[in-house]
Amino acid sequence: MNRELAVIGVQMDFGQSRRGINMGPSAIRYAGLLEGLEYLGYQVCDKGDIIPMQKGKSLKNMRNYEQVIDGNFRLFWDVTDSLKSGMFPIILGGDHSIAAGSVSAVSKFYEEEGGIGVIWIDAHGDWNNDETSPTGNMHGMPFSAVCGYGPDIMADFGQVPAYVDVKKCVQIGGRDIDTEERKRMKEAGVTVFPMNAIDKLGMNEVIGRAVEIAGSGTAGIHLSFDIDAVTPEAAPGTGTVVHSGLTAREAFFAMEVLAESRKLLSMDMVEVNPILDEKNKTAILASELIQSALGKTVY
Ligand SMILES: [Mn+2]
Repeated sequence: MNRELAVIGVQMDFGQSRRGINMGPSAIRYAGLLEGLEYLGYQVCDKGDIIPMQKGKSLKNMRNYEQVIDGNFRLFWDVTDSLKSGMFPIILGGDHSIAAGSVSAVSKFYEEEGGIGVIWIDAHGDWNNDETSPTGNMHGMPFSAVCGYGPDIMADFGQVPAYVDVKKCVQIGGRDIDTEERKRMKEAGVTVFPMNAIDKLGMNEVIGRAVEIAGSGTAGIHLSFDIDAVTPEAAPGTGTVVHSGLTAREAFFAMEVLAESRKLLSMDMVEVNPILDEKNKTAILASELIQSALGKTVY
């Protein structure tokens, strides 16, 4: 694994409706992320935060789309620069709409080397587009966008998009996936391990299969981790809590297996909202999960 890391914060809160999530990157840094990664032996380059434009246009089906696109456009180029410099990008959100920019950049960068697989750990599908979204909140659309299923404006930054092959995409931890969204995911052929698959198979089997699907025949894996995948008792500081999620240990174990696989190319950690948190515990969890994905072990 690359020993140089680029940490990029995105103070994005326009992809959903709860303010405060723009402070997520700060809360995760405050929870000791940079120090923890340095302790693991990495060289850490903190590239600071992207602050999206604060005013812009909105559509009923794509709320605040100008601000969302502005942040994603800048993130796309920051992630691209980090990859070109040989660094492993860690993107801190902000809401999940920013995965449109990060995944698009990683996918484009590795286009000639077999493309990438994506593991999306989340309570939600994030597979709506502007026609199916019940809310118009763009944090529910990035997974669909980066695979070429729209909205196009989320993944096309003038670079000729390298869409991720859905056959190399895995959703883990889903338990609140909209009806239309389910249909679209099934038709597209995304592999989904919802909560009851984890109950049945166990995280060991699920994450093992996910690494196999996303990591075989690709240059490697991008991990997009939405902290709302974890059950609210362990991760209360997020805008769209859904009961009965992953335990903290299930989440940590998934990170440990990903680290062992040595296939990770890049990762997002998103949807930490310190305003809704309890003594920063969700940000601490996010910081620790990132460290586990980068090789921190319990023994
Ligand atoms: Mn999400």
